[in-house]
Amino acid sequence: MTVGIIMGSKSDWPTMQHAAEMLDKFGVKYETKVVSAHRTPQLLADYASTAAERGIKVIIAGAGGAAHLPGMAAAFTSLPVLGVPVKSKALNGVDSLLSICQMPKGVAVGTLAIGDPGAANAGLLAAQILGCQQPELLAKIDEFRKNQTETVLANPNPAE
Ligand code: RP5
Repeated sequence: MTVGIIMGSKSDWPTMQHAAEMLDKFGVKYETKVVSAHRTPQLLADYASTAAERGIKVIIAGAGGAAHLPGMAAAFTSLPVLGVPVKSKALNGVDSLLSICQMPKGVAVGTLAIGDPGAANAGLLAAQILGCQQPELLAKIDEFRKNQTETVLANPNPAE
C-alpha cells in the first residue's frame, strides 16, 4: 500500500470514501483504517510512526470537529499528511477546517476543502505526489484532467 487513508470515526467514511474512489481511478493502492486522535491515541502514534517503514508514502487523514488527527499524525511522521476537514453537525466543518489548517510552524499538514470535494482532492493530490516519481501515473492524471476539461467544454449550456 502506498497511501494510508485514516479517519477519526467510521462515521467519516461516507466522506473519506471519495479519496479512495479517486485513488481507484488511477490504480493507486491504499489502506483504510479508523484511527482516532482522542479515542485511540496509542494506535495513532503506532500507525503514524511505523507508516514509512511499512511502505506508505502519503497519509490522508480525515476528521471532524476538534480534528486533531491530521496534525498529530504529522507529528509522528515526516511523510506528507493531507488533512480532510469532515463536515460536522454543529458547525458544518468550519471547526474541522480551522483545527486542521492552523498548524504551528515546523509541522506541516496540507489542508483540503471541507467534505466530499476535499476528500476527492486529497486522493488526487496524493496521486500527484506519487506521480512525481512515476511518469505513468502522472500520465493517467494528465488524461483525467484532459477528459474533465473536454467534458466542460462540450457542455457549455448550463440550462441543458
Ligand atoms: C471525530 O469526531 C471524527 O472524525 C468524526 O468526524 C467526529 C464524530 O465522530 P462519531 O461520534 O460519529 O464517532 O473524531
